[in-house]
Amino acid sequence: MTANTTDKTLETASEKTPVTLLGLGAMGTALARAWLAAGHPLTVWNRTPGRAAGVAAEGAKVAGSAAEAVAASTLVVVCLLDDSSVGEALADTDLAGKDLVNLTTTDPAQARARAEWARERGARYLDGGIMAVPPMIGVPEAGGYVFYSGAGELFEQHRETLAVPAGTTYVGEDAGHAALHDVALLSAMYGMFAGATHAFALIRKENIDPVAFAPLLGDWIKAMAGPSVTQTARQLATGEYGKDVVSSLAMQVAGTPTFLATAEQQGVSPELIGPYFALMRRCLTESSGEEDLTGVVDLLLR
Ligand code: FVH
Repeated sequence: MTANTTDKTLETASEKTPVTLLGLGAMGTALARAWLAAGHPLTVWNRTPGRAAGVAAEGAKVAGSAAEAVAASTLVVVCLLDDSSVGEALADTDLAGKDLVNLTTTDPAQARARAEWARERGARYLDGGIMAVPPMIGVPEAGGYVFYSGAGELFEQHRETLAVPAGTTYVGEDAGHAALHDVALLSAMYGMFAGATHAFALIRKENIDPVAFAPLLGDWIKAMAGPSVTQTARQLATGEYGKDVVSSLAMQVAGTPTFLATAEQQGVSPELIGPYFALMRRCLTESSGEEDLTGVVDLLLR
């Protein structure tokens, strides 16, 4: 390395925003590696100190306590197990003047309460919901991103630094909205898993290769999911549930006995799809049947 290159490297490193990161679990370690690789001065703390050895070898400064770590940088990121671990870890720290970014998975009420808690301690607060698994962190082509909500000016000021580990999507000033987007998307994912589970169960006892079946199932889910969520969203936004209907609710409810009979024939429990069919039937009793499935959304609201 020439003297010139060394100077340049030092210069670039000193321009990068220093980051403090509390939590070096699977996700915290991936975040730490991404910021180190991008040249950010990084101070870390983990409850079990031994877990810091790997990132220390890559250039992170290891703080002896959470308070020392928080004191090291204005931008403080926490990625811990749950909301109570955040409260415990930050209990004896001075948050006055800090920009606290909480990437711990919580529910919306916890996120809002944590935002108020941070405000009372003199910190600006941004909540995050990570839509990625650790191997996707620091790999832009993997498509991972983080929902952020809370202090908009904090997000704008640190946008570049926050974009290092994964993409960023800011969803507004309400600190609970990142968690709500996160949970909404993950809930849809579990619904999709439930449908795929039922489909695999239907073919399980037959001479049908699940590996050959998988791309048929995956392609079908993809083909249906995009247009269907777009249509539902348009109808919810306009209130016109009968507009542009392709497959009427009446027709779909008429088909449900076929699905239930097939499950019975294949020796498969209807406990995954049965509740959804029950909601479809209830929706039909309250509508003309000319609409499609959007009315089920409203049936779920208490
Ligand atoms: N890993 C994943 O696939 C998902 C992807 C989506 C987002 N989640 C959320 O990210 C948070 C952290 O997850 P993680 O994968 O890093 O979790 P662990 O590997 O289990 O590490 C947990 C860290 O939390 C520390 N910790 C736990 N309790 C306390 C406490 N009372 N005080 C201080 N720290 C605490 C733990 O420390 P230690 O056990 O090593 O001492 C780890 O650093 C999480 O919200 C996911 O839902 C990840």
